[in-house]
Amino acid sequence: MNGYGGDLVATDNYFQNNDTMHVASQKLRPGSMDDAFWVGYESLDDLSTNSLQTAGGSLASQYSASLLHENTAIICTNTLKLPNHLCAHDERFWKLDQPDPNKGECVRAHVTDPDQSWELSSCQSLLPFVCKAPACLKGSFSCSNGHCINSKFRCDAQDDCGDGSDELQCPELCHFYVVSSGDTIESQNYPNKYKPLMDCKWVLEGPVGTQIVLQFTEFETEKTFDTLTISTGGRTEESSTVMEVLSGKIDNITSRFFVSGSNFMIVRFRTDASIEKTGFRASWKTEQLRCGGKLKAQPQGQELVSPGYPSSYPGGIECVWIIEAPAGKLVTLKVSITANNRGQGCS
Ligand SMILES: [Ca+2]
Ligand SMILES: [Ca+2]
Repeated sequence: MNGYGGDLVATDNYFQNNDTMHVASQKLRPGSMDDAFWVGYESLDDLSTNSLQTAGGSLASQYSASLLHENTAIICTNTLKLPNHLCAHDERFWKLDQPDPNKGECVRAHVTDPDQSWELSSCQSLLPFVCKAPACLKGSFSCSNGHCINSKFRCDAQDDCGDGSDELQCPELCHFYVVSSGDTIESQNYPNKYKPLMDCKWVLEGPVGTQIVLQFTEFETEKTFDTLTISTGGRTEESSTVMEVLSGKIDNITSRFFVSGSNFMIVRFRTDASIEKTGFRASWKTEQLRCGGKLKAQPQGQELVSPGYPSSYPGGIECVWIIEAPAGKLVTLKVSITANNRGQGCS
């Protein structure tokens, strides 16, 4: 979420709570995860301090989500009917019997209720979330990290945002930001020789929930000195990790697939002052991130494998498998190979 300068939304009043619900209702995939999503509160010390921490790090009363009326905190829910003059517009935040510190530490919201209700739950589950980002003045530029800068500082080869996002889409600097589900990229002047002292960058963004697959149709650069770097993870290089550094003439490059672990891939091509080659041409496409899912346990064994298995798994991913069995049955999980270079993740 910080890739877009946002924080988990922490709702302060009834109307904002409803706005959040509307945003979430439009964006949540129908039927997914009980139509629940995260909001920006986390309980501290199992609520012994009566405090929640907001996404922004400030403290809020656990009753901040309910009615504060004439110095009296009353938790109003959709099942606890109180006279209108008491509940006013501030009802229906916490579910009945919530917040209950035994239920977890993070606050999830449900949109399946008539309005929206919250409950504490385990922070481990993967849920969509609703974020808010600060608004920038009209005419200023909104950086990916939430900063606002004067528009004239865009594309001046200086990182004014602090995360480089003001220099992302600048064709005059050979910086391209492409939001698509597939396209081609090539070095400048291709198939003629590229220029010396170039620093070109393509930030590729596919739809959420997809991964990017890059394949070269040709690649030749001056070995060691003219390099192409493929990074994946986030929208900026600082939020990404380097997957591959390529240079020279590489055999069989056209049969290799470079697959990101997220819907972002950054391709950066840098050349030095002398000796130029034809460069590269590559096509990219997106495909559904094949990772996790719901499985039904059966009497005979089934297999689940990490993405790309038996090849290495892509970086920057989190996969969740939910295995269901009929009531009264046990689920047995047997890990057969743990060739995992971090030595973890299979416990
Ligand atoms: Ca700038
Ligand atoms: Ca060179």
